[in-house]
Amino acid sequence: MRLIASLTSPYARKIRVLLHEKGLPFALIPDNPHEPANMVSQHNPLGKVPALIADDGRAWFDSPVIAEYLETLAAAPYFLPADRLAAVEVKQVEALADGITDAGVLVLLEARRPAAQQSEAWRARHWGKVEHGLAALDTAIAGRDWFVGSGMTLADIAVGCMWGWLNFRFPQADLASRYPALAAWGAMLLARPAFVQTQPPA
Ligand SMILES: N[C@@H](CCC(=O)N[C@@H](CS)C(=O)NCC(=O)O)C(=O)O
Repeated sequence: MRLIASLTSPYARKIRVLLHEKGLPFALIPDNPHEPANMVSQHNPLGKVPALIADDGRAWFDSPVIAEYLETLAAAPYFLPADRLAAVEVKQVEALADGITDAGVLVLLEARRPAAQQSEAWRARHWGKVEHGLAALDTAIAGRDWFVGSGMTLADIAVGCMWGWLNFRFPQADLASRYPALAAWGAMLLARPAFVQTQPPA
């Protein structure tokens, strides 16, 4: 398998963590989707990383879809529960984590526009989604080891990648002190080898 990814993408990290946790061999193909001559657009019409080229040559994109595809392979452990309602609960947490990242990306990109074109209302609207999402996750994980059920699922991996990325991109927000349950849980999760091996470059 080949994974087209940027080394800082939290969506791509989700897939890299899954591949590591499952022990699936893959070639990492670094790509910058913002470069006109990027590679990922040949495999994902949306031009976004990650994209996975499976062993049969099929290309899969959008990290939730790639994660589901990996669950179809004979590669334990599995990170979506067999129980269908529990699997939907996992996907709900994944959607929340990805949605927080989506909002954080908008805030980051806004800050990179010329100062005169930036909108404080836009920034506040999207940062509000980040804060509301984190508050919900902080409440959900308090007193628990995992978001859904009694073992690690895709929900935990998605939240871990989002949490790592937000702290990487917004260190000044001091999120750890305001979301202590998430911070304590995240510190444990991000110490796993699959997360250590996929840390964004400094
Ligand atoms: N929903 C997508 C989001 C992927 C995404 O937005 N990736 C960013 C990098 S972190 C990207 O490729 N951006 C390039 C662009 O938007 O043109 C997923 O989960 O895979």
